[in-house]
Amino acid sequence: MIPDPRSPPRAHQLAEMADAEPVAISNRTPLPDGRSSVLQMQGVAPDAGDLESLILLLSLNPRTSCKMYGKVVQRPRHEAVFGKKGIGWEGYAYGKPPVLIKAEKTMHPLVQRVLDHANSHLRKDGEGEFTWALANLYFKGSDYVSWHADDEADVGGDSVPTYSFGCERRFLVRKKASTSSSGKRGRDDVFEFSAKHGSCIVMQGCDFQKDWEHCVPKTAKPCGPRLSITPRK
Ligand SMILES: O=C(O)CCC(=O)C(=O)O
Repeated sequence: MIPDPRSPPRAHQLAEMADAEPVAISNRTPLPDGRSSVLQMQGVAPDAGDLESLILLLSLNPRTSCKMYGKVVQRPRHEAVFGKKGIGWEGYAYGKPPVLIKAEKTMHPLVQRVLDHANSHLRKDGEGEFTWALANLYFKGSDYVSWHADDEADVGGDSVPTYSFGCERRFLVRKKASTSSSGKRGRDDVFEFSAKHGSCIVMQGCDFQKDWEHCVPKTAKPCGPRLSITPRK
């Protein structure tokens, strides 16, 4: 069912998402550089009420505006930041020029479950805890995130996870143009993964964000909302 972009999904849509069996997967795809990989694993099975309230919160957050080629445009998704990163931290700023997404005043229970899951499954000894998260709401198929790398110093180190809820979307990975051997890329150089409800995709390897970029492309297929939660350090 195609959601009405002006209103959040209805209760029955969310109940269907929340009841969907989380996929039991654990699958690592090595990338051709021999040091980076993409891990797909079981994530968090959400409570319907928590999923509903988080989607509602995000859908009420105005889309952030940013400048592109001199024009002010809205980012093609809703975003929210939860958690803390030290004293005086106001939120997460990214883009050129950076646009601040102020951290929400209170933690959300579903985001907390995701942070707990990431801390117990993905943190290596000596690495800092995941303390905050960026949540993205792709309300409709035309919402997306374009090719980018999470290469800010404060993101995640060796493992950068993204937890998925709701409508399944494609998650693509490719080598950055500056690091691909020919400097050119073909279709075969794009690695495709399915961001399924209740699952987690983890970009792994200490040079992953330096060498590779990722995106969630638009889809013309009828699809409902997708929420992603990406824990950060
Ligand atoms: O929605 C996703 O899974 C990806 C989100 C993402 O790339 C980001 O927040 O940097």
